[in-house]
Amino acid sequence: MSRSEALSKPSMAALGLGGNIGDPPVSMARALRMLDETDGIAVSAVSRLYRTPPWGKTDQDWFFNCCAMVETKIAARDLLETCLDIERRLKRRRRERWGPRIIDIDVLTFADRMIDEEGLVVPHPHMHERAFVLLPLMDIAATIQVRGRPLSDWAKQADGAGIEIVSEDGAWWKQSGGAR
Ligand code: X6L
Ligand code: MG
Ligand code: MG
Repeated sequence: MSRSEALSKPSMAALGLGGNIGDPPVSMARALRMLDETDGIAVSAVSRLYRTPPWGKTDQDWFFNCCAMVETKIAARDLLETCLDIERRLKRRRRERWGPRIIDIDVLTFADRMIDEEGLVVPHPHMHERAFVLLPLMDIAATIQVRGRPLSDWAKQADGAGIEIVSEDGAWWKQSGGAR
């Protein structure tokens, strides 16, 4: 992977993770550790783990979701490529759009940047309307602005029906998952 656009100053980025095949908390924990072990990326905060009803395509299993803040010295495009590479290393198979997946890692925000490129739209154009993103992100980044409003405003309006919190705190990813 090219690291040609190494940035001088670190940026904070928000990531959304989810999955509903296999053992999603294990895959999500492995993904977070792989991110943290990547040069130029440090995981600085992880939300609690949530169990969430499926959105979009509703005839599939419930998801597990979480969000993470990462401090990154690499460009947004390189962060995206790293996330996609980790999805592949965890054997994600892309079958149908919005269908079941072992792991999904989305770049939600990158510093206060607006990016609209092929495959990379930041802030994520739907993050402000998805409770499975907003509620976990509230755990770790309640004050960030999205579309000119604090995240807490969007979270208040979101329909969080059915969403359950399944971990006590944001430390769940550090121990679970066993050997890599
Ligand atoms: C109308 C049409 C209303 C489509 C909503 C919502 C489509 C969300 C896709 C939609 C629509 C999505 C997750 C998920 C997916 C996840 C939970 C998506 C992409 N990913 N449901 N559904 N968690 N709970 O991570 O987000 S597919
Ligand atoms: Mg997604
Ligand atoms: Mg994705």
